[in-house]
Amino acid sequence: MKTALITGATSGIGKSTAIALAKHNINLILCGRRKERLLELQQELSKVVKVHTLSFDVRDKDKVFEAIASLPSEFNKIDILINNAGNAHGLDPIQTGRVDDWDAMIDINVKGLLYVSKVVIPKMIEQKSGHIINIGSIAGKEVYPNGNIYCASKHAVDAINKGMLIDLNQYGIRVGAIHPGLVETEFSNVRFKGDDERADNVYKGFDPLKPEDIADIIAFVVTRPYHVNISDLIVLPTAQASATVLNKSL
Ligand code: NDP
Ligand code: 8X3
Repeated sequence: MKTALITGATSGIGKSTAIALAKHNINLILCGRRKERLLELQQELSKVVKVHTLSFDVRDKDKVFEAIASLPSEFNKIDILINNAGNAHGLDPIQTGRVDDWDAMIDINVKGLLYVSKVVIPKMIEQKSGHIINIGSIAGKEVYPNGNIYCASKHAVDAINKGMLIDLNQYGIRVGAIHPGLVETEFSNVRFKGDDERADNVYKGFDPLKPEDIADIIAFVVTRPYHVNISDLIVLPTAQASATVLNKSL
């Protein structure tokens, strides 16, 4: 049986991915800051597969390294890494953007992803196998008004994904990114700092992606035969044609 480590498993895409991978009999290491949510999900999914939880903030390099080093031996072989933890913080023009928001997005979406990968990649190299899925965004392919630093962080994920694919090729490690468009999760609640009405409005008037849609695709990607690597995938709701073109009548 394979084991997957999922960051950001307390909510949205990460949580749905945990549920989807459990259905494929993949053991799980669930990560996130909110311990209670991790434990709840562990309780639910332990009926199906083995589940271990690790609570840490991906911004804290030492905590990331400590947490992954603490894995019990039965979870020490990580076959699949889902680099999913991340959020947007704010939606402001560059001239009035808050430095704290910029720090959060660069530290979580870019540096956090790197810290987790830094610990997991050597394990995969030693195993001579592994599969890394990086969750990017349509914001990593295009820049939209006021998206500036979030888009920059996701463009970085796109570049890191391509770099990993090249550098890890010699070790037989599969690497791929999934770039979703609008998915209805807690993403906008975080972006708008708890202004739930504003967050809800983002997904009104069209049929957004659900986190389960992305989770199904991740499950598909990681269950392909070994010679198949899906390296770059953009997934949009049908109503969305680009980061800025959204048909709200669909
Ligand atoms: P959610 O807000 O629902 O989930 C975000 C997850 O990231 C949570 O589990 C959260 O866990 C975790 N996380 C956030 N900050 C940290 C941190 N500092 N340390 C550890 N974990 C952290 O949003 P989504 O599910 O939508 O987002 C998941 C990924 O998908 C993100 O990378 C996002 O950029 C990307 N994405 C989302 C899209 C969307 O429209 N929703 C579209 C394209 C990409 P906790 O708070 O418990 O730590
Ligand atoms: C999340 C999608 O369009 O809000 O990455 O940036 S978007």
